[in-house]
Amino acid sequence: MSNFSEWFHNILEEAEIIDTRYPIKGMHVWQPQGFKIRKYALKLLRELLDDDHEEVLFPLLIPEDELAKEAIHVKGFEEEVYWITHGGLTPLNKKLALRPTSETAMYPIFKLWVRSHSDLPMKFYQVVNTFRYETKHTRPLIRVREITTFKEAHTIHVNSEGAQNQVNDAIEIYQSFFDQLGIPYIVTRRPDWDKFPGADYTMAFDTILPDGKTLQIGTVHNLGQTFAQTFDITYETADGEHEHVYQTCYGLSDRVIASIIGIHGDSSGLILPPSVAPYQVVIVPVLFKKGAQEVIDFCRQLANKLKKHGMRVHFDDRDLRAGKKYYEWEMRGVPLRLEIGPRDIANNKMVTLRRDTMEKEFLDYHEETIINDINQILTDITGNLKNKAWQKFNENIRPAKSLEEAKELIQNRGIISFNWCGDESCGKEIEEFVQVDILGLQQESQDEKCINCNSPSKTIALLAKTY
Ligand code: P5A
Ligand code: ZN
Repeated sequence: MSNFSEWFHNILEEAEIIDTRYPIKGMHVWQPQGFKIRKYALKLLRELLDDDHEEVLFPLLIPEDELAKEAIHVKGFEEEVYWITHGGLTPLNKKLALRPTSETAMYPIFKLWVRSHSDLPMKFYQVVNTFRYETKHTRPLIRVREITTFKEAHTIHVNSEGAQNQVNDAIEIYQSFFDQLGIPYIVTRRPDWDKFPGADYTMAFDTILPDGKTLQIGTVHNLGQTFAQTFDITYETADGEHEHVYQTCYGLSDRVIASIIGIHGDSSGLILPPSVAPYQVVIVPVLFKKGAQEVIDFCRQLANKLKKHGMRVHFDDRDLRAGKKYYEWEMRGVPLRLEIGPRDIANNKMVTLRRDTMEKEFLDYHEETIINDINQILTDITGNLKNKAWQKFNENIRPAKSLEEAKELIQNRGIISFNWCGDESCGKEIEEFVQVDILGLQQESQDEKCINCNSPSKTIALLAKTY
């Protein structure tokens, strides 16, 4: 995979994930294969959230005056908002924004919903499309102008501690989500100049794509009371006083799908984790003139049996050369292929091919254990994909002791950690020298000196070339 960008565009097309020929820049079409991966990824996410969040659905359009209410927030988004100015031929007397995110759509309504301390906490989420007029180079799934899979959660709490705990809970939810997908990540606090417009602070998840560039794949924001004050969201305390609430919000996007594809794939195409694969198992019959019907019947029965146990199985009985079928299912990333011929049936065996290792093995067929055996292989694939991805990720995070070393090490690849004083102007000097951005702050450091100004270091910070 020498040119990741080219590989990525080709595989989206060849595996029929996304059609990029829609005639608006940054807006694309989900094709059936891509839509299924998206659907199964959302299923995992909903399973995690539905535990203690409620799913809702707010309108796409936001009145201009609501969007403008929170000054810092609107400033952050002013260059990215699409506006609706007309209804048919009639100019609107109030412009309507296509949501770039939904704080200003939801919070005026939250003001009506929140009454008493006993209502809180409240935790909502929605999965919607959002629109951002991005000026940086757009790329399918990675930087789009219509984010079609925007999962945004918004929570409301009685005190600062509640919001703080929710930030930690949200980080745990996202960790568990990315773990199920085998996507490695690092969680850092964004420098203040890079936080979400209107947030007290922003925690971000970043992963590394095969070209060595870092991709932000999720964010968790502690909003404190900023929006509560702007939209006057209050609750009644036990003593009958009215207090402003504390809020958090956190979001994921199509970038999750981009990461699944980019991180696990190889030169033969997609490699999908079983949890999101449209087909987890494909059965390919190996046919000869003699005994063909017996093989077909056996394969069909096996497919039905696996389906009955909840597996997504496809029996490929097309009249095509087996080699052609192998090529296609490998390209589409099906985790496990079973090849079954007349001799295998006679010997109570089948050939298995794992997409992640491309290793062929014989599996003994026993009526009673076959479900467990295949489930075990799928579990092994999930584990192996995750381990391989984390290993590569960890190799790409390296410490630097000097700015020169940082500059040398980064060479546009991976993440560099270093000691930093935390001062903004010093941070800008570092970015200027190394020519990449400070990604985030990882943890407190002690008895160390800032890599740039030599004053006491407060944190370990990360530098990375980002998307
Ligand atoms: C959190 C949810 C928000 O909008 N409001 C509600 C908060 N945060 S965010 O950081 O601005 O966006 C959340 C995540 O969306 C992804 N993202 C994008 N993905 C694809 N194309 C884009 N143009 C784009 N912009 C943001 C990022 O992963 C981000 O973390
Ligand atoms: Zn410094």
